[in-house]
Parts: sequence; structure tokens; C-alpha cells
Amino acid sequence: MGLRYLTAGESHGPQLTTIIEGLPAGMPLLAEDINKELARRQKGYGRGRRMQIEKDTVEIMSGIRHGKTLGSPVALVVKNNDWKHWTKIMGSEPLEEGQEDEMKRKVTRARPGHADLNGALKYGHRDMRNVLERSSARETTVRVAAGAAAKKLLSLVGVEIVGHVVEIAGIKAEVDSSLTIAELMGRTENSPVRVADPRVEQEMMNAIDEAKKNGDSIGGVVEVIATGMPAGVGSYVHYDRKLDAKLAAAIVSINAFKGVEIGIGFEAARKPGSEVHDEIAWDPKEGYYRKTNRLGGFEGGMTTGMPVIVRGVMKPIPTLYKPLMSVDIESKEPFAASVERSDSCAVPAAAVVAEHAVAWELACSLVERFFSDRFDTFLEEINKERAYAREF
Ligand code: EPS
Repeated sequence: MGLRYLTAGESHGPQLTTIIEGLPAGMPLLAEDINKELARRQKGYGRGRRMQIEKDTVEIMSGIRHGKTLGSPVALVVKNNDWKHWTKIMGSEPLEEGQEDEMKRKVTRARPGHADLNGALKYGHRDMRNVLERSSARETTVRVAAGAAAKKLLSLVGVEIVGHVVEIAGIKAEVDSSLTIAELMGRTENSPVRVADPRVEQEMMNAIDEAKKNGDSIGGVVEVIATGMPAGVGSYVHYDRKLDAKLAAAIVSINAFKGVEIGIGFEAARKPGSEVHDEIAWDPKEGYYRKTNRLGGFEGGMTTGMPVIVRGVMKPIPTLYKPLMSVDIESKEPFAASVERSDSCAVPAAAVVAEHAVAWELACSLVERFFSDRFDTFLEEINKERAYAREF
């Protein structure tokens, strides 16, 4: 019982794969629902040449018939166009005698900040390509594909979600908190840096140009907002069922993410309680609500019914054209770390990834709380709960 997925695939291997299990049967889901999200992830000012090579589209291999889920595992595949340049280097067959060196594009110089050295130690790889191919953020493609299925489920039960950029390299966007999800989506969708504040858009793009020119990289902060979650989802009873904790783990699991805030987050440390907690009110039509939403839709590890607000910090991508010093694991000599082709800023794309990581956790929490094998009864249970909460 419950929703889960696994991903497989290397950055320059033949394809990325995900298998999703636990979507209720009879839920509408089309390749188009997934493809539009994959296209959003590919955009963003500051990406490298790889995104011109790829045009990510999904193939649905199982679990869906005539546009609806069957209840069986849903297998999704996204092919890597770049694979054709890497068939020998990344092939599954052993290399022939004497070909090893030129074929392998061996990496022995660990890049600081990447998984290279720790991953090599863990698995005993003398060629760190065996690590970097899987630790690459290319994997987020199928995390978005799985998240797109979750987003579809959410939209069908009245939960809307959007991810956007609120800061790049210290340049902060000012975002009107009264904007609806649709308005926020409208403002950010055509922004090259996925930002809702047009006054800082150019400044952010200049910072990306500057980083690129200097062979450097820059990070930022993304925010995800979800409206329409019923109250009381998650748990105050068990530490490992707290939904805000699961969201925090989901955000930090995205490549290069180093921190999370829920609602006002770290700001809460600097304010008195009277300016942190949200007063409770009641309305005959809406039921209970909070007059403010500083706690970002969570109290006691459970949803309050107010918008869920989660932010994540992405560090600058560690692959630098201006490499930092490192050590060659063959010679043990100090070396300038290997340069792999990369992006100078992937924060706009990461906002889409974060949106899907949060969507996944919210969908899991709903499936856990209102479990049914059938989508129609699952939806009925959620609506019953909403009616109950209004009258409680
Ligand atoms: C990445 C390096 C670059 C990025 C890649 C993540 O790829 P390549 O090494 O092929 O140039 O483009 O991101 C993606 C391929 C993607 O789909 O987001 C890395 O080292 O993490």
C-alpha cells in the first residue's frame, strides 16, 4: 500500500527509467501531462550545451491503457539523445583488448563538491566516471516524470502547485504573497530565470553571464507553493510520518540542495512567538483558517489547510570551468580538478524539479491517508474529509 518509485539510468547511458507503483486505478494520465513538465525542466537561462542536444519526451511502457492508470506499475522511459556519442564509453559490453584507455574517458581527478571521491571510495571505483554518470542531475528528468504523475493526481483532487525562483546569487525577488498559483505560474513560465519579479530578472541573467565568463557557477533559492491540501494530513504522532519532515528530505535529496525552509523558516529564530504563529479563525463557508500563513501550511507535522510553502537552497554547481584544486587518485599529485561540460546556473530548472519533488510527497501523503485502489473512491474520501472539516 502506498505510492513509491525507483529511478534508473546514467547521464550518458541509453535512457532514464522510472517505475511508479501505487497510483489508484482509473486515474487519467497522458504522455502529454508528463512531456509538458519535462519541457519546463529543460528551460532556464544558464544551462549548458547538453540541453540543446536533448529533447526530453516520455515513452509510457506499462500501467496505462487508453489514457487511464490500470493499477499496475507505470514504467516511464526518457531516451538520452547524447547516448549516440557515448555508446562505446558507456556501453554495457566489455571493451576489447587494448581499447580500454581511449574508450573509457577515465576520470581520476575528483571534482570538489561532487560525489566523485566519496562515491569512488564507497564502491571501489578507480574510474570516477562510474560515479559521476549516476550522480549527475540528469537523473532529475525522471524524478520530474514521476512527479508529473503525482501532479496530475493532485490537480484532479483540487491541489495546485508551482515552483519558482526567489533568489539567484544574492539577488532577491520580491513576490506579492496574494498571487494565486495560476497568477504565479503565468508570471514565471515565460521568465528565462523563472522569477515572478521582472525588476530583478535582467540582474539575475547578468549575474549568470558574469559567472559563465569567469568560468564559475552560481546558486540560489527556489520556492514551492501548493494550495488545496486538506487539513490534518501528515502526523504529530510519529517522527517518521511528519509531512513537513518528508518535504524537507525530498528537497535536500535534489542534486546540489543544501537547505530547506518551511514558511518563514530561519526567520522564526529572530522573531517573538507572537509574530511567528498564525491566529486561527472560522468562517461558515470555509471552516477553520489561519489569518496569516507564517508557518507555511504546517503545524505539528500536519497540514493546516493553508498553502504549503517550502523553500530550498541550491549551492552553485560544483563542475567549474575554472577548476578548484584537487588530488589525482592515481598519482596522488595535486591537480586542477577535471572539467566536465556543465551548466553555470541550474536554479531555474531546479525550481521545476523542486515543484515535482514536493508534488510527489504531497501525493504520497494523500494516498496514504485516503487509500483506495480506485481513483473515484479515493477522490470521494478526500471530498468527504473536506466537508467534515468545514463542519467540525
Ligand atoms: C550535469 C552536467 C551537464 C548537465 C546535466 C547535469 O550534462 P553534460 O555532462 O552531459 O553536459 O547538462 O544536466 C542534464 C543533462 C539534465 O538533463 O538536467 C551534471 O554534471 O550534473
